[in-house]
Amino acid sequence: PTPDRAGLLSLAVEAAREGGRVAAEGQAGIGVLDTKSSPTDVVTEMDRSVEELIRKRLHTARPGDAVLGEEGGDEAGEGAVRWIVDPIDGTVNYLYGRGEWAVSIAAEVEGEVVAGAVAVPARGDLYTAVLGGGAFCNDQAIQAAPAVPLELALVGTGFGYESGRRAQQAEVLRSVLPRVRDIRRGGSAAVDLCELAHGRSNAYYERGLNQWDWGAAALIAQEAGARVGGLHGAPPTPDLVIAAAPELFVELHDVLAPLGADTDAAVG
Ligand code: LIP
Repeated sequence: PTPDRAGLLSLAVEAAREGGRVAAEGQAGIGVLDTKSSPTDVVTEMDRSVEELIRKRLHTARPGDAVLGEEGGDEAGEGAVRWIVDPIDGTVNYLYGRGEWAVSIAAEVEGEVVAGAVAVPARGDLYTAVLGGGAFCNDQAIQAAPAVPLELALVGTGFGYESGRRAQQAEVLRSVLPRVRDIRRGGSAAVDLCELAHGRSNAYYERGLNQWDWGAAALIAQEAGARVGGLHGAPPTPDLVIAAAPELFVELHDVLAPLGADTDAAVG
């Protein structure tokens, strides 16, 4: 039988809340445990232990499910459900004692995300959505801002950790910045997409994300009325994620596509 979306959401919510509480309690005095793609790509002890805690909770409730997590990789399952987990999205903010980080949990059924929860503990915010059911922050319905012309758009973005990738992202940004109201680099893609869903920015784009960064928050943004995708009608991919109200999505897409914003060889 197809699992019940509301049930999947409540498990995602429980696990995100618990992970968020444990991570928030451990934030003071946290240090770097390891690095990944570059010396700036850090992992804290809390990234690992919060992911373990979330995996345990999911497996206890639903033993056969697959789990993809940022730190622990892909665990195969037996059924149709796969959980997509980012224990701490915005690890650099977390490390510096800042508030812009989130615990993100999405439930995918046969390859489609049907429920997502993003906890932002420093703000006491919990964003949720189920496919077709609207988007919520702390149980209040939220809506993305209506489209504005690109020149009036507040646009969120983010950068990868490798220097070559960053040089390319700086090139793209050099062309985008003069054409928009302003740019925000919050430091957590999940929070950025939830802000967009909440009408607190007009658009968002980023190259180099992973599914755990956008899994839950892309559904939340979509359910709040935004279009979320890649270039030329593609779904979100690690090459590029764009999100905005539909008309603005097209305008931003048409600026990013010729710049090669989805490749590491941007047109300057
Ligand atoms: C981070 C993002 C951030 C992005 C980084 C990175 P992490 O996730 O959410 O916005 O710019 O490339 O992916 O590493 O903190 O989980």
